[in-house]
Amino acid sequence: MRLSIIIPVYNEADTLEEILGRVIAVDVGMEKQLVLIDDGSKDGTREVYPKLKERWPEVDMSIKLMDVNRGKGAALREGFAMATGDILLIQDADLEYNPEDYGILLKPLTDDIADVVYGSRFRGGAAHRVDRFWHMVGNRFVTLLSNMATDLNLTDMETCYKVFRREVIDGVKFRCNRFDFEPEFTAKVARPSKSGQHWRVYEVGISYAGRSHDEGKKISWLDGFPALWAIIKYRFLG
Ligand SMILES: Nc1nc2c(ncn2[C@@H]2O[C@H](COP(=O)(O)OP(=O)(O)O)[C@@H](O)[C@H]2O)c(=O)[nH]1
Ligand SMILES: [Mg+2]
Repeated sequence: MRLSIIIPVYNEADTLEEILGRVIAVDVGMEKQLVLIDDGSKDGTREVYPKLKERWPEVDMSIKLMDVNRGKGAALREGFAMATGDILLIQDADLEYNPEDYGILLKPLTDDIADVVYGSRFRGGAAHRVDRFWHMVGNRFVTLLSNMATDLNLTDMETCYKVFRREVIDGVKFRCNRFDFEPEFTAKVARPSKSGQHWRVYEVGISYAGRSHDEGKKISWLDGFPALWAIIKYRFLG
């Protein structure tokens, strides 16, 4: 088995090398491929890439640099096309999520009880930085609406940690370019596969060290609107 770790990167000069180090350090019991997609970072992140290749020459690392910024969803689409693994895992390039959770995220897949695993920030006993209340309310609200549309019972639809067998996205077209990728992905995963089966969706509790906008967070409450639109659109459209 081979794991492709897809990392969307936009203006993450302060954290990119550190998160890569953490990703590379985890032993997941299978080969790892790293796929980094950067669309137009302009904070010095671009200067970090040659350093990464130099520091970890033995690591299977593909880096795609694009000039025009389009958003996390568009970057992930590029990343999916470059992924060669049997299992795909989405990893943000900041330090909010902890690669040491890969073991618990992958277990339901390697045990073959799941096809898709979400890492939930609102489930389980792992350490959580006490985060802003209204941000949590926003996340819960969007998750609630997504659940109403998909009839999945997730606690954290917006989580970055989505891990899945490649068959789950085979033939699926993703259209959302920005943070509305999350509800779009969820809506499409909730649908039956080509052979008419429902994907087995699992959730595991993960640790979380949320960052503030001063620390580089890009998502904001304004991204709630495209997310709501995506929930409605993919409930009724293809
Ligand atoms: N390539 C690319 N990555 C992005 C873009 N916007 C955000 N990201 C990445 O997506 C991840 C999540 O962004 P973040 O601001 O931390 O939002 P949150 O963690 O979902 O609240 C980080 O790795 C960002 O660098 C973008 O326009 N292009
Ligand atoms: Mg983040």
